[in-house]
Amino acid sequence: MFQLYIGHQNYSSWSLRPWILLKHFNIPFSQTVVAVSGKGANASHRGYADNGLVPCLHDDDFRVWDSMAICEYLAEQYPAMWPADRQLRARARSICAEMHSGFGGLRSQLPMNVRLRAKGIANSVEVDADLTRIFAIWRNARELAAQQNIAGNYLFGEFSIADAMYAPVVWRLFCYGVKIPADLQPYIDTMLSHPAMREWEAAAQAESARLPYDNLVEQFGGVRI
Ligand SMILES: N[C@@H](CCC(=O)N[C@@H](CS)C(=O)NCC(=O)O)C(=O)O
Repeated sequence: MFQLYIGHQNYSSWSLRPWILLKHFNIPFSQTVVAVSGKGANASHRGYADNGLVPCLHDDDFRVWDSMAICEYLAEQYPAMWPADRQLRARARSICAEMHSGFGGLRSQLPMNVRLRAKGIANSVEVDADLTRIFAIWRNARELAAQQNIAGNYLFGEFSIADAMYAPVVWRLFCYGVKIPADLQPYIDTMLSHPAMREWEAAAQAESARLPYDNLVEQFGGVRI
């Protein structure tokens, strides 16, 4: 039986990734929600996560940490989590790797805060560059899927790990009131109406924990959550 340790659902962007993947593929798991500080790895998590961070998946006694590694571990058992086509699969892996190792501006300046409803964002060169790149990535994925006549409204047609990896970005765009290019609005709408996204939001709304930057839209330098 899988057990997934995740951070508070309002804030923990990395936790959402394996969580929505498990939910989408109807894989049974139990979850333990733990408090996050927003300050990176810390001792309080080491009892269940070797790297001191959430998410961490327990497969009985075996632990897998880091959202990307968890997704890969699950995909070995459920190959449909990646696109079936080899090149689309490679592209999906490329954009997941890019997400995993980049977009520091977006991550630090627009930390995930599912309850937040801001009316727009302050000018930021870093955030603008990240958004431009993310929109190009999404557009390219949708075009590749269309070229192969693959049905479905997710990045590569059917929901894949790529959608799970970008799910927190969807919350960021929605919650900070970022203007979405018209051609990508259907993708945002598809993601926001995913039952697991709705379930995640309901859980975030019900949480009472508040991080210090909770209602600040412009003052969260250095927070990466
Ligand atoms: N690369 C890691 C990053 C995980 C990470 O940074 N997790 C944050 C929460 S979203 C965390 O556990 N921070 C510790 C804390 O805030 O207490 C992954 O993909 O899982």
